[in-house]
Amino acid sequence: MKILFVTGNKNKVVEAAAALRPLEVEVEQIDYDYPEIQHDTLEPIAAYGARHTAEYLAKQSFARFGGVKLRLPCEPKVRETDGLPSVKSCKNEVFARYLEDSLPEISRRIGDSARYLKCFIFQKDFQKTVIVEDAGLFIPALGGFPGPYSAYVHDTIGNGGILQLMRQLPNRGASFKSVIGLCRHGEEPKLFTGIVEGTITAEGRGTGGFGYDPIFEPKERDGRTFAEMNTDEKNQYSHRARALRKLVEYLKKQMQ
Ligand code: ITT
Repeated sequence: MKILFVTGNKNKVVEAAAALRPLEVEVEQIDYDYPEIQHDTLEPIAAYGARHTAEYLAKQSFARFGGVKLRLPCEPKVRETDGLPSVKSCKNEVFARYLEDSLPEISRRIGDSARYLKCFIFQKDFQKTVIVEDAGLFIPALGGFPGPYSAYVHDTIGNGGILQLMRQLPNRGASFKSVIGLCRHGEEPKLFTGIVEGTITAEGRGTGGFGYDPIFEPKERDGRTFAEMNTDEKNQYSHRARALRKLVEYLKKQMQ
């Protein structure tokens, strides 16, 4: 099975690939800049992104389908009498409906049997499993800031700016949260959440990881920041790894 991870952040893909490898789930990065809605929590942002991207990729596949159609014989080799079910009983109802609604002229020109076969040929390509992930650093002493604005804040004031804001503040508690949105075209998005508690360090430490890793020290560990750990170590505790584990459980059940 392959999952398409829609993100501009290669580090996220490395972490997801490591977590999903034991399940033999391949992770492929797609760098598509999906629109991010404004919200003060991460869940609706991830849900919207997942749904939007699944729809977008389905449309892309469908455009390709139009191209392939030109190379296929219009006279279907398989006849109705061979006992093939019609498009109405096609397993992939979403695709069948889409075909009927969107390309009536093609539907008229090819027989039901050909449509049925095409449903299966394109089912894999059409209903891609897409994940997006929205993550954020939440600092209670700063009223939850930067939260859903973590990417913008990191790009602007960076880790130095956060440390500056935290100067003199005795409560250095913080949490990282990850929300993974999974969606297939025509289905409702499913969300998987992971949180890791920790503290903001007095200064940045370590060269590994990315983003806020040098200034975040997870509670359950030995005082090192995420940037002082390798990917496997970070994956034992991180917010993303926790959300990914829930995703893995879900996929396992689906594969049974
Ligand atoms: P995409 O939206 O393209 O997936 P992004 O890096 O912008 O990539 P987010 O919006 O989810 O990802 O991340 C918000 C910010 O939090 C961003 O600056 C990240 O670098 C940072 N971040 C996310 N996960 C992190 C982690 O595991 N460790 C450190 N910083 C992290």
